[in-house]
Amino acid sequence: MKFVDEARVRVQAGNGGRGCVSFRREKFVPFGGPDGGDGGHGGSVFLRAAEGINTLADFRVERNYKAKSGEGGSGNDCTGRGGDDLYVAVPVGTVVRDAETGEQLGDLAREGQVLQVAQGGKGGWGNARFKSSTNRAPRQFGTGLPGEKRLLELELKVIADVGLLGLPNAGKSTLIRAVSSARPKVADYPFTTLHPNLGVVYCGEHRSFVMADIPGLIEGAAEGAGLGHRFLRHLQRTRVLLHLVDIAPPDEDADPVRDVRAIVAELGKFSDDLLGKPRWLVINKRDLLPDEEAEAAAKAMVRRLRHKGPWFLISGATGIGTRELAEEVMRFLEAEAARRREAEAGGDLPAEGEAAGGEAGAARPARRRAAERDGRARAPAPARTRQPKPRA
Ligand SMILES: Nc1nc2c(ncn2[C@@H]2O[C@H](COP(=O)(O)OP(=O)(O)OP(=O)(O)O)[C@@H](O)[C@H]2O)c(=O)[nH]1
Ligand SMILES: [Mg+2]
Repeated sequence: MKFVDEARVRVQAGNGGRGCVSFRREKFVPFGGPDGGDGGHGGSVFLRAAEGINTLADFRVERNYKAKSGEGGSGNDCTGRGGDDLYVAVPVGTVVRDAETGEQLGDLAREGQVLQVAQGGKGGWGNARFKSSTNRAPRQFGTGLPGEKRLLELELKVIADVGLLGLPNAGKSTLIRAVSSARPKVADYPFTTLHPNLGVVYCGEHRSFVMADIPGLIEGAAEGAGLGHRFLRHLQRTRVLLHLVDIAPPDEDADPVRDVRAIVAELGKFSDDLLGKPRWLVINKRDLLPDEEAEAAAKAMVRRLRHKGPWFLISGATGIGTRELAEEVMRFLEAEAARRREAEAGGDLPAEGEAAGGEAGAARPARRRAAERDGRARAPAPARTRQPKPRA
């Protein structure tokens, strides 16, 4: 199936049912009074993050989602049946925005997380609600409020702990094959990988992390060179980037140091956030050079780059150094998780969901979120359908 990481869908909540105008009619009960019931509430639309869906491809086919409207009220004080809520399954890692305002509505980063995207309309009042001491046979009723409508922009950002970064042919896919059971295609031509691949790297019991292999990046990607740089979004949620460099590029003029700098510049053009992530240098294809030569070349490269972080000299093809790299990454992630837990316990840091900026939507209860949206999102009622409070 084609990998799709952007989609637009239209969602529409159900309308509220119409209130009923009816009077009690019974033998020996003259002037029975109003007994029209309220309309049922319209169903709301929710998105739910579900495991097992890997792309937004389904939303290329089905673009409209509509929840059921509430039914009208009826006599004898019967309230109309409410419309059922609609739950739409999306991949874990979907960021939801309102396409018209650009406002981020939420981020479904954990399996099972639910986000309300369109609120159902309230049912209209039946005439029984309008009775008062001065109007004992009211004929007013509420027509029910319309359900909220929205055009949503969905963006999938895959969830991985570690991201692989590098020029085409640096050996990213070879590395993920070496350390996980993911099997992306490997070939000696550039741009073999066209969409992200995820692999789970096991380092022992209850110790594993997810690695993302993305397409190769080249200089000028921000301006559209190669496959562009859109897929860098899939690195945004990672905790550490592994920057792969070919120690002995086949091209005579190629300079690995310049290539590393070019890629770092592209990262910066995409987002400062990515540029600020821990980035480890992984010098690959060490099997192409004799051992001492490879080590000397790697050290020279690190020196020239003034690279401060950890660096590794590996060969994805033969597997030399890949286990050590995986173990080091695992330890880093464990330490990072422990730090986060401590900070959260101490209350210094916002909770996980809120840390990544504007992701709080999903974490907050729907009611509070709706209140914060200041009634605007909750389908402002046209004057005609506003219902007066019953007088006591
Ligand atoms: N000798 C040697 N060759 C390697 C090594 N790792 C990868 N290669 C070769 O390099 C070529 C490119 O490898 P890929 O893993 O497809 O590279 P990639 O970074 O995923 O490339 P794109 O998907 O095009 O961005 C293939 O021919 C691999 O066999 C290595 O450690 N040693
Ligand atoms: Mg690849």
